[in-house]
Amino acid sequence: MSLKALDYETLNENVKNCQYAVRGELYLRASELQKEGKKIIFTNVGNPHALGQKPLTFPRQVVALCQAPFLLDNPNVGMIFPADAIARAKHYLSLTSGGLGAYSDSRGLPGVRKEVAEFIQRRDGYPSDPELIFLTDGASKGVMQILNCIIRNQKDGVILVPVPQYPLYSATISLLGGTLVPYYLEETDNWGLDVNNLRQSVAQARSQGITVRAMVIINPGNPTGQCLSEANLREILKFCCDERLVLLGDEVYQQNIYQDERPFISSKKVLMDMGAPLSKEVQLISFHTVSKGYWGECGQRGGYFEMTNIPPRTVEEIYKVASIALSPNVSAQIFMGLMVSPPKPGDISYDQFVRESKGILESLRRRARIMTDGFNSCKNVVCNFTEGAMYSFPQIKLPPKAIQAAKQAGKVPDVFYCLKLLEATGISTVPGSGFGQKEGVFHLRTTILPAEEEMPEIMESFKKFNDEFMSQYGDNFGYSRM
Ligand code: DCS
Repeated sequence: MSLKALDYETLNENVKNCQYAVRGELYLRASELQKEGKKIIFTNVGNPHALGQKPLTFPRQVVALCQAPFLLDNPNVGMIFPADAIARAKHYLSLTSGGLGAYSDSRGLPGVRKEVAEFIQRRDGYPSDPELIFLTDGASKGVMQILNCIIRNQKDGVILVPVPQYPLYSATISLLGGTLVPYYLEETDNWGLDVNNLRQSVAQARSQGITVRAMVIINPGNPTGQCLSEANLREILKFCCDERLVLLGDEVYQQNIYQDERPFISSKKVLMDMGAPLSKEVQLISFHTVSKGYWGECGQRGGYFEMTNIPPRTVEEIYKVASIALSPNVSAQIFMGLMVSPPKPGDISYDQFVRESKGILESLRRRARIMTDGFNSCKNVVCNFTEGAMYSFPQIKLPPKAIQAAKQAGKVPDVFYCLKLLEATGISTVPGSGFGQKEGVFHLRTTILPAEEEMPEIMESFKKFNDEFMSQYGDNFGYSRM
């Protein structure tokens, strides 16, 4: 019998080759266990509301009114909604052509893009042009749109991606038939980035006939949690200029900073600070989202990207391709508008907004500390402090006996460890191999998102599991060291 187009055997090979570990084997096993009635702590995905984070009140009030505009005609509306939320809902509705049920421009509502540009200008101290900002369904869609423009073929469309990295990049590059050129972050240097490694990676790729076209940075890092310093960002921009690479600056965690030494600084600001000729030459696309920060509105699917030094004809082409999907979610665009222009001092909702957002950020900061300390209290685990983002990425030093047992079970050693952890404790993590790691070292990634009051118990249960694992597989000297 001849095969049909959607039979597995004939599927696009790029689809079959693409891997996305955040929802991979561990996640599937966790879902099965959950169906069997086991309590699972889903720390595999940075999905704050799924772990109990409450939505911020003000944005939900505004979007509720936009979704149900007839409430605005109800004489009692002022008894349920504060006046600033009512005013804001009317403002956003006036920016649409027919409310939330109508498609918007494929780049997003012009009024919201203007608010995003004003936010960037306030943040960086440099002008930002709404015409160079596109709103997207989450940052993911924006990243995919841009990679699609860059990757032309396997030899040619090639991206320097940090390893460990968030698998959106590796998965999309394989889906589009490009080649990933990795550069390694230095774990012992707090996941820092050494420009000499970058040069080596480019030279090696070139020697294989590959044209390197773009570089990705994730700042703050996922899964590694580091915040890039200004000096590091300058080196990277200089490198991109020398090598004629477009820089994709994934800055979705810019609100998630848990230390004071290295505040977030955007790639755009550093580029502009460097002045001409760089500031006029380096091509940069920066991404942001409503899914992270203290918003955590992952399910709303709102994001944007800003283009710097991209020629108008390219912007036109990106617009044309975006228009195939007609329009990003309109309610998500309003969330984005609200995120970039939250209540101001003096507004009725200001105090409550600040109380809620500060509460979330301060708790995340404490949780980052509890997790790192918990991991580091195990002899065979080392973990850099989560400076930013939402993850802990401890290195687990696995003894030879465990590696052997994993081989026998047909599993990668860190997958083996994470599966055992899941079965024993219900903690669902992602093995380090899903993000890439150096040969012979093993990690896992967990989010720092479980409720603060549950955190000590979770770390206890991790420690107990790890001790038992090590007494089963460790050598006679206790813990093995690699
Ligand atoms: N970029 C990075 C670095 C991310 O971590 C994520 C999501 C995204 C982009 C895309 O987010 P949105 O499409 O929702 O805007 N992080 C995933 C993760 O590692 N866990 O949860 C989701």
